[in-house]
Amino acid sequence: MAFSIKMRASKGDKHISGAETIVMEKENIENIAANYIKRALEHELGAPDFINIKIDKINKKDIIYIDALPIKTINCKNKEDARRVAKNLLKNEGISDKLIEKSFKIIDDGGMRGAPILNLQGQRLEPDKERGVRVKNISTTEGLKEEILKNNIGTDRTVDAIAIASKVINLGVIAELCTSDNKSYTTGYVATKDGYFRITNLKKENENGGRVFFVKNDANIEDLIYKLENKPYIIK
Ligand code: PML
Repeated sequence: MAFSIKMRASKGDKHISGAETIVMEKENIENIAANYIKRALEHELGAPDFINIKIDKINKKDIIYIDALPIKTINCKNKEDARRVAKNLLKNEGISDKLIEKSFKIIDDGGMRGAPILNLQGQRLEPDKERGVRVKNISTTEGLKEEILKNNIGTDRTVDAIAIASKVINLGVIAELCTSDNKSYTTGYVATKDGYFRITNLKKENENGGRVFFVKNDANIEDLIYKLENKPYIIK
């Protein structure tokens, strides 16, 4: 048996912090849960009035192991430059200018707990438009985490985000656009089948953040959402 450990913290109806992992040993649960509580209590978005820790048993044989998308950082001098880079990466995947503008607006408006799913015609496909879809049941290996942090390939935020991006692209999402809801964190990314492209200055400090998933017009949306939320993935 393995275990999925998830944390989410909020204040009123505002999301403050969230994290999750999958562990193979029961003995590790306590430590990780304690770390998550600390992380929630010390978050820069403020003190939460609600912290939820959820621990689920999962079957080891249900876990899918995949390689992380290759990570590349593109340094941009300002937001305009960064948005141009993001736009080009998205256009390469067949996403129209109009749809790209719409997705920038969604991430800049912020305030969603999950991500909207847009098809190439610009239709929003997720059933709950307020909440969006949250990618869950994901974890990175310690090896991947170390490789990213020790070699300065990215930050703690990269470690969390590479798990999401690698899973969604593996499940057939064409591209993901993301900026952080962390006010001071201005590096965002575009993920495609070609990689995880970190883009500095994709938003300005104190601006909102969010993520958007793009899918083909004929995507099987129920199946995709079910797997995004429930299928356990370990990213190595
Ligand atoms: C990066 O790799 O530095 C970008 C990470 C964005 C993380 C978004 C978030 O805060 O969840």
